[in-house]
Amino acid sequence: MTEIAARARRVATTSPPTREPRRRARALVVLLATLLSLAACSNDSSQTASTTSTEPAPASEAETGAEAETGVEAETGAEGAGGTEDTVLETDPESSDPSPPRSDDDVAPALYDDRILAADIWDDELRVLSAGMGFDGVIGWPDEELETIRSGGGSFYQPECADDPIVSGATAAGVEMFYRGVADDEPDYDDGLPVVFTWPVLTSTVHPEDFLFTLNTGEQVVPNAAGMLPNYELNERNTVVLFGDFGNRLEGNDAVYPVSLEIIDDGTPLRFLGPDGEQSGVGLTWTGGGSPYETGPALVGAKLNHVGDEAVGEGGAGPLDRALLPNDEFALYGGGDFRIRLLTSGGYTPTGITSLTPDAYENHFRVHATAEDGSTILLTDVNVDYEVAGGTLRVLGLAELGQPESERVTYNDCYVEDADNQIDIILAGDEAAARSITFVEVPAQGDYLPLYNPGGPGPEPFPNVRYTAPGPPDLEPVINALDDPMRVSNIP
Ligand SMILES: [Ca+2]
Ligand SMILES: [Ca+2]
Ligand SMILES: [Ca+2]
Ligand SMILES: [Ca+2]
Repeated sequence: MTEIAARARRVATTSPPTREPRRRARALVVLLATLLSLAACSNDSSQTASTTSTEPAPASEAETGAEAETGVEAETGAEGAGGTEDTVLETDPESSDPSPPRSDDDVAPALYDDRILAADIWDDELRVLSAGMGFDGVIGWPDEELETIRSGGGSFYQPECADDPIVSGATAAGVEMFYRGVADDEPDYDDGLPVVFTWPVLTSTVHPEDFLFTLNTGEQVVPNAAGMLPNYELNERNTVVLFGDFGNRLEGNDAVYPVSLEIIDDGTPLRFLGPDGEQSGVGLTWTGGGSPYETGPALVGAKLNHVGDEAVGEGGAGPLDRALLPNDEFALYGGGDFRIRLLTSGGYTPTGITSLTPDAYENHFRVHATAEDGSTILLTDVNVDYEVAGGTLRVLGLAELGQPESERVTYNDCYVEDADNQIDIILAGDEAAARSITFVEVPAQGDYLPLYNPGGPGPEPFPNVRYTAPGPPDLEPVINALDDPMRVSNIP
């Protein structure tokens, strides 16, 4: 906590709040960790007391202080869609028992409180959609110095719009503050691996010991750490991120990676929320995978819903929400009519460390729809009305990234997004036209740019370092949830 708080304070003292927020460019995961530490402080009375060295302040005061320290303004957060959820957040963890030694129950309580609100279910059946290794050896850095990152095989980029570099991975301190378990940095740094389920998980049940992997060498591995960051919003929570020794980045016969996963009973079995209530995940299996240095992240779901009257289930962790959110379609486009939520097998950004921006639809995606004559119409451009069967459709842009463009938020290398495995395509048009949508395509070649997970090269890769491969060209069928929204909620 101390180190992270000190870093946050350093940001505040050198960054005048009225100028362009040059400090916004930071390692994505480290940024999340820094902000979540503040969430943990303001939602755990024992930590609040120890860091303010005064008597415990009311949650609202503690949070205001935290915002001031990070230079993360509250100006948008107050009226953001997460406002009402914040209230729930602040009161719930207050009642959890304060216990001095670090245990699983002390870790960022807002992330492990079983809350789920309008979260998508991606299939009627509870299944593992993907559990392939994301990247090798960039988790558990002792610091973010250039030499540390280079010798560890990370990526490092100093954009002109920022004073601090953006780097891949996360420090050990950040991991241990927000994930259950520890980041083991011996003999080398930990690997990252997202497990994507069809249903949201009841997050209190998430532990490293729930997961048993078998590698292509035959060795069996239990992760070192597990957690809900960055898939933490109440309408998400179907992806558990694991850190551990899962493999390497070598080629050919020397390549090591997981080939199967089994969910096992660790005494607090993983539980999920589906259309008919809770269900244990024990016994779920997954096979597949390969080296992420051969093939990068792919689409594992695309789901079409009505936008409705308001964004439901946004956010879930006080100050973090105020830094990253609102990122919903109402904040960015005034709503629109339809949302296609994309679910991916891992992080999905242009270089692995720089953010995807809401105006980047045309660089990476195109929606397929059927015309009256049965032919395929490709929705390639934003803000163009396409004639399809049933009427017109117009792509407004991407959401579920970061905050809307404003005087202090620019869509450039310093843009900060939530860096999770969900991205929304927002559309306007006719209901009958929306029913003609068939696929989302990621061409990833020609005029289209591929996408990378956090092991990617960054804009200025070190020579002689092997980085994760770009994601492949992909075509994902769109699940029509216009009639049955296929969403579930659990407010304990
Ligand atoms: Ca468990
Ligand atoms: Ca999100
Ligand atoms: Ca969101
Ligand atoms: Ca996202």
